[in-house]
Amino acid sequence: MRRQVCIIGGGPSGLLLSQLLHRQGIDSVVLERKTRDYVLSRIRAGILETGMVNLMREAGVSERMDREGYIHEGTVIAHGDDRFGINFKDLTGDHVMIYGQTEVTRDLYDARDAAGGTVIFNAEGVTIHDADSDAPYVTYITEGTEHRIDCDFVAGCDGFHGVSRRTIPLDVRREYEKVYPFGWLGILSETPPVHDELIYAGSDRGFALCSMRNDNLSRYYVQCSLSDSPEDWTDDAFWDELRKRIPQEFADQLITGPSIEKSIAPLRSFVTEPMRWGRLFLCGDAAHIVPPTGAKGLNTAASDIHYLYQGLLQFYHEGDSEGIDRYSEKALARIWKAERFSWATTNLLHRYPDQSPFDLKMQKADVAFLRDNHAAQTAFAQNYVGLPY
Ligand code: FAS
Ligand code: PHB
Repeated sequence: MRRQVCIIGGGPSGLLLSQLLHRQGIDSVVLERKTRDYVLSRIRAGILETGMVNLMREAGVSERMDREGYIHEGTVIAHGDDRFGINFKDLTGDHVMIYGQTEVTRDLYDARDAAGGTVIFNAEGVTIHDADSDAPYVTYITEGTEHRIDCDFVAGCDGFHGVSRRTIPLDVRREYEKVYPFGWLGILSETPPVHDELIYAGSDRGFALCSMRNDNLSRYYVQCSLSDSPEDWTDDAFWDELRKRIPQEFADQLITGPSIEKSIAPLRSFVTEPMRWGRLFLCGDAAHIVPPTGAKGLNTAASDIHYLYQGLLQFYHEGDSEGIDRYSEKALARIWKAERFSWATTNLLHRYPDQSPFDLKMQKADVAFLRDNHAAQTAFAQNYVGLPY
């Protein structure tokens, strides 16, 4: 098989790139290690920046998102019983969209099907060959048979545990990492959200987040120990802990119900540089990870795809390689700002095991400054709605 672009990974990054390229007459193939059902079973991000919303529109897959998504013009920040709002609309003129990553991925799969796109599932042993040449190729195995795809470019959209990043030689790669001493226990419940905006809450017991997917589907998180497993937490234990971490006025109105999904995500900040090696380009979680506190994971994958898509258009339509030559530089400039925001908001609202009384005073002072200072709130809002591409 020959394709202009071979995309490894059938998550939101890979599918979005494939659909965008298709609409510009550039052919691709997506290799996905798992099944479609498995990919769609993962509950992950919930917040879309306007940049991602615009890419979904450009990809021609925004109809359901525009119908079912929720515009949010602000959020609540709480620390103990102290709570205040940050109004994105007043401060930036922008907003975010609540629309789950699962739905984004479903819409993209449906669009690839409708366009006759090629997504190969259960692709095992994906291996990238000659990425540092002008004739890269990719091999993979399905049903015991090895196949080869010759291509112009390889897009590594295969997430943190994929093969693409590891294809770049260790003496070329520079990796930066911070592993946080806690995780997030998340549940999904068919209950009405506790509030019409998200609530990011710090407390002496740890962080909590109240989010949602729709009027009767809520997403909640509590900071938990890395030694916890979902089985350690009954639903009642989760609800009790959540109530203790959010302001009393919200705890009193919380409507609980059985969890329909319960999982623990470890928190990590990670960036690999460069994001390009020869004809191989890393996108999304394959290149970087953020703690989900700033809702930047999916949204930085989106800006990567924007930069790579524009670079490939420039290459194929104008014969100019400037866009792909500057891909890594452009993508990393935005990624590091998102890494900083995600790291800072995690530090603002989480309890670290080794925090001293002085550290706690600094954290409370940070929250108070954000509560009282217009410039601080504007900076928070600009980061949260998404910095320019
Ligand atoms: P993905 O990991 O989504 O997709 C990569 C795909 O590549 C997967 O389908 C995988 O099966 C496939 N793959 C891997 N190796 C392969 C191989 N060798 N060959 C072929 N295919 C291969 N972000 C937020 O903004 N908010 C959140 O609340 C949030 N929660 C998260 C919770 C968890 C548990 C995790 C892991 C991430 C979370 N994220 C969150 C971040 C998440 O949304 C990612 O940013 C987003 O999935 C990035 O999309 P992709 O880059 O497509 O990577
Ligand atoms: C979610 O709804 O899953 C969500 C929202 C905001 C975040 C992280 C996760 O910062």
